[in-house]
Parts: sequence; C-alpha cells; structure tokens
Amino acid sequence: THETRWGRTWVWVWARVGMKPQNFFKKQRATTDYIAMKMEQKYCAPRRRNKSSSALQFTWMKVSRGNVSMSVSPHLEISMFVAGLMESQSSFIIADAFNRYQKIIFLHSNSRFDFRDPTELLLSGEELYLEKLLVNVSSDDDTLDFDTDESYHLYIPSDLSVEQAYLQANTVYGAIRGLETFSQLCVFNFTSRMVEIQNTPYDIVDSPRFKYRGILIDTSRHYQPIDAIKQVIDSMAYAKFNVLHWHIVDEESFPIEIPSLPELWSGAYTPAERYTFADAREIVGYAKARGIKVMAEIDVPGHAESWGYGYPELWPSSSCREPLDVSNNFTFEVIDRILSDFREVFPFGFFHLGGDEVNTDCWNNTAQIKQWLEEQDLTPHEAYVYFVLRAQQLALSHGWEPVNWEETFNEFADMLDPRTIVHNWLGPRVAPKVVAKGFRCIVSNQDVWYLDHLNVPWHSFYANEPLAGITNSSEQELVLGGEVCMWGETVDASDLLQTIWPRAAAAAERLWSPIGYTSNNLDEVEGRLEHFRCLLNQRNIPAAPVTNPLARRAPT
Ligand code: CP6
Repeated sequence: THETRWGRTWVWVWARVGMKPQNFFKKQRATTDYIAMKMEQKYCAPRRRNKSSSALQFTWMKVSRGNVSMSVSPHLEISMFVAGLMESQSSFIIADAFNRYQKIIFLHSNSRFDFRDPTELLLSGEELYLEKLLVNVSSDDDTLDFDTDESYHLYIPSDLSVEQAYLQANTVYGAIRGLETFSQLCVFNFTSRMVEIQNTPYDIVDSPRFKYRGILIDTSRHYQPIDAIKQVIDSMAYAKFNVLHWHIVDEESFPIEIPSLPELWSGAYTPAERYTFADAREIVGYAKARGIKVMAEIDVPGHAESWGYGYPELWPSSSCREPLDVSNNFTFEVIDRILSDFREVFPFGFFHLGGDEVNTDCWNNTAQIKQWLEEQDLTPHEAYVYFVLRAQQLALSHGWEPVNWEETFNEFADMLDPRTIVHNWLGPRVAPKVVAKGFRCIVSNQDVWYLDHLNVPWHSFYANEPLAGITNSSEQELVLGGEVCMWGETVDASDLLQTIWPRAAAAAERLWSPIGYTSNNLDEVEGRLEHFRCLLNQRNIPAAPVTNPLARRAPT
C-alpha cells in the first residue's frame, strides 16, 4: 500500500514535471537555496561595480561626520532612560524596537561570512568598537497621535575611550526614528568581518518636515492578509512613514467584523478573507510599536455597495445599490455603530469618511428615495451634501476630526465643518485653494502619487512638492503632509510590496527631508534610492529593482 501510493505519486510527478521525484525535490531545494543566496548577497555595503549605489540615508536636518570607522560590537547593548528613569511605563517600546534593530544590524551574523570573534578583536586592540547605545527620552507619554514629536539627536563618537553612542529624543517614537537611522549607518565590512559605522564621529539632528507621511492600502478590492499588512508596516518604518491609511471597505467587499452589526462582514469575499476585531487591534498595536498611526476609512456614501450584502435595506434598491440610501435613518445608525465600535480600536485622532466619486443616479431612480427628496425639498446634490455633513457630525461626536476626499471641498467647501481635513487626489492644483480657505490638507495627487499607476516612474514621485503654489507660511502650515496611495484593484499579497517599493521611498524623502536637502541632482537621489531598496531586500521586503519598469526613470 505504502509502495503503491509512492508509485502513484512518482508517476504523477514524472508526468507533471517530466522528472523523477528525486530530481524534482532536488530542483525545488536548489531554487530555494538560490533565492536565499541572492538575498544573503545583498549587503548594501559600498560596492565596487555598482557605481550608482551611494551610501546612506535620506534624512537629517543637520549632520556632521568625521572620517573614522568604528566597529560595532556584536554584543551591542542598550541603556535607557525614559523621563529620567531606567524602567518606565513606555521604555518597553524602545526595548522592543532595539530587539528588532539588533536583528537587522547583525542580519549577516549567520551568513557564510562569519563574524569575527569579538574577543579576538578586543585582545588585538587594533580597532575601535562601539559597545553601547545610550537612549535618553524626555517624556514617558507613549500616546501616538498626529502631533507626536518624532525628532531625535544621534551622536556616534569616534573615541575609543567613549564606546557608547547617544540617542536623545523627546518621545519614544523619536527614539524609534533614531534607531532606524542608527541601523542604516551600520554596514557589514567584508574585510574586518564586523559591522561598522564609517565616518564617525557622527552628529545628527533630525526631525520630519511634514507631520503626516502616509501610505494608503485598500483591503476591499483584494483582501490583504495580516502578514502582508505587517510587512507594509515594517517597511513604512524603514522609510520613516508614519500613517497607514487603511481604506478598509469599498464597494467590492466588506472584510472587517463590526461587533454591533454582525451581518456586515457577510460582504467579505469569503469567510477566510476577513479581519476580526482582534485582528484590527493587532494591526494597530503592531503599527504603534513602530511609531505608525492607523487611520481607518469607511468611504461613504459612494463606495459602499458591499455594506448591503449584510443589510440590503442600505441599498436604494436591489438593482441600484450605490450610494447608500440617504433617506433611511438606519443608514446613519449603521455609520454611528461602526464608528462607535471603531473608536475602541483606532485611537488616532483622524477618521477618513471618503465622500468621493458619488453618483446620485440611484437616488433619483428609486421611487421611495425620489419621494423623500421631494418631501425634504432636496436636490440629489443637496442630499449628497446632507449625507457627508451628517457623517462628519457622527465622526466628530465620537471625538474624531473628519477627513474627506477633495470632491467634498470642490463641491461645497463653504458648508464643510471647519475641522475637516481635505484629502487631495484629483490633481495638483487644489491644495492652495484648500489652505486659502483655512482648511487643513493632505496631498495625494493621482498623477504622481498613485502607486497603482504603474507607468509613473520614481522621479515623478520625487518631484511632487506638497507646498507647490503656497507661499504664505501660515497657509503652508495647513498642509499636514502627503500620502502615496496603493489602491487595491490590481494588487494582492503576491505583488503588494514590490508595487509600493521602491517608488514610495522617493515620496518618503520628499516628506521627511528639509526642502533644501531634496536635490535636483537625480543621479544622487537615484543612488540613495538604490541603496534603500537594497536595504529593504536585506530586511526581507521584496522591493522591485529601481531599474524595474515600474520604477525607472524615463529616458532623458
Ligand atoms: N477607490 C476609491 C478608488 C479611487 C478613489 N476612491 C481611485 C480613483 C481613480 C484612480 C485611482 C483610484 N479606486 N474609493 C478615488 C479617491 Cl486613477
């Protein structure tokens, strides 16, 4: 029996792949080894034959560097003081981050380029090396919100007698940004077989140019597994992005559990393609540990057809399913309950209510809604205004500041609540109008910051300046930042990361670095981008090559 089964499998394998089973499995293993080897080869150290790979970093307000190379002890330790205390409420956030970065810094410790024995190094006395990172954070408050301070000061000495580096920040999240920079300075040296930091002493004073630096993911058009979302979060932290805009629900599917409305997630593709409430909480916590806020979106009333699979009364009719039924009070009760449940999971102060691409034909074509419009003396457009404003009031009543796509501003700016944050997407020219009217703005110009537009090369992402056309400094302050959008119609977990990266990194530099630093010398930027995408690969993020058609610069 055993033998027959094997015999059958053998015949099957042979028939399918034209190969004896032994060779089949050997080949499989060879392929895996080959990939592992390719990844392992990515050292991202300066390389002889790759002239465009230049060293390091796209951040730093102020940096001074020397010319001494300092080896990093494989036993690198951390000492923390948070609000002057060695153990405080939020110091575990840094301890946790340090553990992650330790793995990243010594990524090649198991590789075939064995690490040099540190004892041998110590006895030889021939080199300098760093033993300790001293982290000093002034505040113990681990609240993570729009205003959270992310600045840090990193000092790496070149003096043998010091042996410790200093990282000073106002918050644990600033310290996390500093740890990221520290990890990017650490490179493996093939000759000494040690991790080292070149150009010490380093003195880096750094803080972001914009407070809002986001990436949108869309889990309605394709379900994105939790591990894929976590990888997006990991990689965001590497590029110092700080907001994950989670476009959870749209017309195609309703993948999230709403405890007080248990039928809603029957709008998911399948029971497997859903997030429980606990999943959502886990994602938010995972992001928080990396200094990333999660901004949830439910896009009403236009992009909401999937809500009606669980509650068909939300549809104008079974044949005309979008936008949500404006005439039914139940619609607003549902929104209120979703917001009330979400309030437990999404602590970030902004909530995105969508409001884009609303076609009111279904309201006009449905008898009972048409009748309601007449009774209320509303045109369909006025009913759209009424819907958006009522949803805004619900978000406000739950303690959120509402974010809406720009159509709401374009069509009825004067009626929007002044606390509205307007999210640009249609083109480059709306932000100056938004801030001139005193509204805050997030920039996501679809021509250059939509990652699903595969023909947009990285340098177009890089060129998008959020403050273009805004000269008045009080108006400039109303531009909170920007966001690149990874709409989900054409991506799933098989290509999500390599569609986001490396192009999103070009926007990340634009959003973090001071304006004087963002260079017009694209060769220089390309070198940094090459380096950063190698770093992503090294850290297990499948970012596409910069020369990939998705990313590459157009011929000049
Ligand atoms: N889904 C939702 C989308 C888009 C928007 N909202 C979108 C529109 C045009 C392009 C890309 C994406 N897929 N809910 C617009 C904000 Cl080109």
